[in-house]
Amino acid sequence: MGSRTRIANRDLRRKVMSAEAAAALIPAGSNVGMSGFTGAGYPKAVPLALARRIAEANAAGTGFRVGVWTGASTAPELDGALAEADGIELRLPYQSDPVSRQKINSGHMECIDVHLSHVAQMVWQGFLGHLATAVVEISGITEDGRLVPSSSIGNNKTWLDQADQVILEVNSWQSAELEGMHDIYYGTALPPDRRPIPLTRAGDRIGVPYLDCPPEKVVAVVETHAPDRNSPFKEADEASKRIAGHLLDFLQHEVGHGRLPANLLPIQSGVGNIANAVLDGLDAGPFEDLTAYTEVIQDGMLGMLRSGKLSVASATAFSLSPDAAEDFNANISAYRDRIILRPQEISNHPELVRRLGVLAMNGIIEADLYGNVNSTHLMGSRIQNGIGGSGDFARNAYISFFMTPSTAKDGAISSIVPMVSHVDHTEHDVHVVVTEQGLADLRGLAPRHRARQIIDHCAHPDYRPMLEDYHQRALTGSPGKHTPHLIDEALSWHTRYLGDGTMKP
Ligand code: 0RQ
Repeated sequence: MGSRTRIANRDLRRKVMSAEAAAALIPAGSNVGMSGFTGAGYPKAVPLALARRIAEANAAGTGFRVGVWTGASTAPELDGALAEADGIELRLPYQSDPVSRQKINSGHMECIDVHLSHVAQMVWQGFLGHLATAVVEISGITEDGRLVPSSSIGNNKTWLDQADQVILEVNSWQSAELEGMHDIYYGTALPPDRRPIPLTRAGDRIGVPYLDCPPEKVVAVVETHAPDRNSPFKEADEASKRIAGHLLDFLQHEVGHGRLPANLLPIQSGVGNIANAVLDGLDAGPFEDLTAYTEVIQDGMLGMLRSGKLSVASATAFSLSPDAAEDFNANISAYRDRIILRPQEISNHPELVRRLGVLAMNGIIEADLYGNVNSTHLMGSRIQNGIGGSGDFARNAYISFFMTPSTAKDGAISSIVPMVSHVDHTEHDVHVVVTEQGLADLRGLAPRHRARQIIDHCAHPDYRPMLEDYHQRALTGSPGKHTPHLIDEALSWHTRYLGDGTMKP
């Protein structure tokens, strides 16, 4: 289908222009709210044109930078290109781009790592400053000017609502059959006017399938025909399969004890290969009629919808490998009634996560003996991606699971440490830690008992003696016996990595 047919509204069709002309409308030094969430539904042309404009300005000595706000991570055409051009002053709320990461960690670019459910309200509250421009990918415009969302919703409702001006990218690569899959809830408000959000099941629809935008705010419409760019998932390795196996055994155990229904509770699965392997495990496992209340629909979840294991999936975005994206577009009618895409303030809403009793499963960098978790920082100071939605879900989950291989860098680093080098999820929000070695169920355990579980079940055998030695000396030598620590030694643990780059015992 030609993209012209995607713009049914005559007024907006008159605003079609090139990406360069649209990018020229973005004020230098301003904040830009862009669509995009985990490589889905991000604008494909205007950010590239903006990056070229900035690079030319830099060369001419009139360089400028912009603030870039999105749903979550995007792709090289957005984050990569703008970071490469040195065009980003401040990035929020989440990124996973190697060029951006390098610029942030070398101090050349600012980044604020925000809970994904908080972003919209922070903008409404005015906490993040002024939003000049929204650049939002959509998959079509109806005759009466309503916007058909694309493969992610993220913060688009907020950008369209809050920005002074709007640039739309209409991407005809996205399936026209996305129309009707989205559920945009317009009932959110700031305190003291908040009301309960009327959603009690993962599959409930509480809003409308279109995004609203006053046509007079639209200053440009750019047509594109470009695929979402995601990386293929790695084939699940042995460690991921074992992690999935421990998790499945645990879920069966919980069902057996009457703490979970036979079809479990809505699942949330984070990003990455381990999360995808867990979904594959669930697909092959004994549970039927599952539901998902999550942030992203990745390959594993599409597989579960296909096999019928998953009856419905609610999320804010797709996060598909190129093959899965092709399959989805070709077979969308088989999925479309069972997938609902929502704004991220709803997909990740603490009220809803708590009400539904979500089983939250997220990847981590490291965990400590007492169950504190670091999801974001390598060696305490270098950001990897960001907290994303993991805190929205973990803090409010029925059970919060955190998963990691027990070692990193080919065994040279232990992912279980005496004290995490950065805390994203505190001991109060971490119920279960899983590595390929086993699973530590921390629920109902005082700190010293949690340490026992984590050393015995999660630590790699190569590191168990070091951790055990630390733990025993802390039990006797720590001034406080509630959370025993030898503070100097706990803090210096990570510096052992830094000497010759390894800490292999
Ligand atoms: O380094 O890139 O140099 O090889 O960290 O590690 O194992 O490739 O990461 O894809 O499993 O993701 C926590 C990052 C795990 C992810 C994290 C090094 C390792 C490698 C990356 P290299 P992996 P995975 C909802 C949920 C936060 C957001 C979230 C994440 C690099 O899960 O971003 O949960 N989570 N969102 O070698 C030193 C350690 C290390 C280490 C790994 N202990 N010490 N280096 N590495 N462990 C979704 C959204 O919010 C969108």
